[in-house]
Amino acid sequence: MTNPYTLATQAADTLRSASGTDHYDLAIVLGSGWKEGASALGAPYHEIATTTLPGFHPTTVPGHEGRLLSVRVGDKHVLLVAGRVHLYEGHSAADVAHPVRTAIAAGATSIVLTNACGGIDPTKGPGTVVVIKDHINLTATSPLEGAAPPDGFGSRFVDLTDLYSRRLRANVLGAVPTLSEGVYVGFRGPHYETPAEITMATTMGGTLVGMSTVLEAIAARHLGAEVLGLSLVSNFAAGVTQEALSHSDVLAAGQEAAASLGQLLAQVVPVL
Ligand code: 8IG
Repeated sequence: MTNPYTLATQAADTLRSASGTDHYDLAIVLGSGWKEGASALGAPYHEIATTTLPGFHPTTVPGHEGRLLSVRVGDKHVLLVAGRVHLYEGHSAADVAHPVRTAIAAGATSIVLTNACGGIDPTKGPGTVVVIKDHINLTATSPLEGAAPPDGFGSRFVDLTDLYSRRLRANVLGAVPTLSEGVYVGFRGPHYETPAEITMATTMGGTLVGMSTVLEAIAARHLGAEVLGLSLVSNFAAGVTQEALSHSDVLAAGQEAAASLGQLLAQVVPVL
């Protein structure tokens, strides 16, 4: 089997020649809700189905179709990843990290990870965007598990002290002072948490809960990219309010927020 780094380089080469882009500056992985908003960044100059690229898997989540969009924002070449894959679809940690590794192999030095998540803080309800300050990885896996990275790549024992770049967070909070920061707790899902698990996450210092982002962040940091995480709170986490959680409510919250998420991305990209 091809190692994940070679596979990402192959995918990046295919993407770069298909889109006519020598190198990308940054990539944005679009979570639910964010995808609809991303058109605010401008019309893509190229679009490709991920299934035509090495190492990508079809997604099994409705509303998460796999496409890579290339868009020019100011002087930056931005790669939009629509259709990430998740552990809960049965994919491996390496599969989950593949789009981010591909973007970095195609030149991206900053990775923006967006997601929809559950919110623990009762003052930050559905529709609130939170900048990820740090994470707690409860997936019990890592994209760096397995064979050591080949020569020329960093050690798998990677330092995560500054995982969510202090510099990028400061730039974003400077550009959009109404944003606040939170700690994202990554679960495997696909079930939502029990109220007791949310109590645990709260005790640990978490303020957001989700099923993505953490593995991609680790893989990106390992490859030397700067990581920014942006979470749309789509529901209160279990037990925070009396309401039951439903996937359709979550999708509706994303649809509702789409326009403002797009505006936010348009404000953020220039300062990255
Ligand atoms: I949207 O409440 C969304 N994604 N783990 N818990 C977890 N993931 C989520 C949630 C949630 N809401």
